[in-house]
Amino acid sequence: MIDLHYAPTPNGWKISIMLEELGLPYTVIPVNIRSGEQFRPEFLAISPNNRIPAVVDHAPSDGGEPFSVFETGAILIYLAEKTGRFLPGDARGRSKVVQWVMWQMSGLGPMLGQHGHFALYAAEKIPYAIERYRDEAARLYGVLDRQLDKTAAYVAGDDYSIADIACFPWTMTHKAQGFSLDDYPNVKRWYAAVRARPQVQAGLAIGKFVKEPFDEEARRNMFGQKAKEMAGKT
Ligand SMILES: N[C@@H](CCC(=O)N[C@@H](CS)C(=O)NCC(=O)O)C(=O)O
Repeated sequence: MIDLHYAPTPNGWKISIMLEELGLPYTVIPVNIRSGEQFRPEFLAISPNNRIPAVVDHAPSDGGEPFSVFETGAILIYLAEKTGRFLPGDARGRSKVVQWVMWQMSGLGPMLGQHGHFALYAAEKIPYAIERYRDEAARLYGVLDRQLDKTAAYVAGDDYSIADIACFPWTMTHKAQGFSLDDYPNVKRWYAAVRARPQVQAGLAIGKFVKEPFDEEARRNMFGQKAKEMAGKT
């Protein structure tokens, strides 16, 4: 059995989708990141970066003690290796998938995250920051579009993989962030194909419960994280 410490966000969905794709039994443990539950000591013990999601595998392949994993790229690779699915076994195929997972983890996710922050959430609208991250997000959509033109199927090649599972939830923010997939026809085709998967639908349906209003407390908990105060919180 796997514990999924989770909130329904793009990073959370990566792992709920992966677990649904794998058909592994799992228990959802909600972490309300708006009320600050990511700073609870028991959560920090498995996710020291105070970010969701994280998993605890109570039946690791080595038969040993329960094993915890944080960072979605690492969780996707861990689950793929545990089950032998969505990550090819040959060196080239595996590297292609890992390259695109790393691209998502270092580019698509953080840049769309920053664009969303400055364009939608920040109380002060700073034109330079909005433009900077909008341009970078648009560049990354362009990179993804050209890659999907090349593969004509999925992000890392002919087969659906953890690269698709990593990228898809972030592209779900396109409308809210002011991007039209009509400008990225290959992304549009891929997006529709991934979205139509029943396992993806099931993963997205997990935990709609945790959505709460984005109030002043949430703003403080999520956007006011100064190293010194955070050390005090734990
Ligand atoms: N690089 C991390 C990012 C995770 C992340 O940013 N999670 C957000 C929700 S999407 C979070 O937990 N935010 C809580 C906070 O900002 O304190 C991963 O891929 O796991």
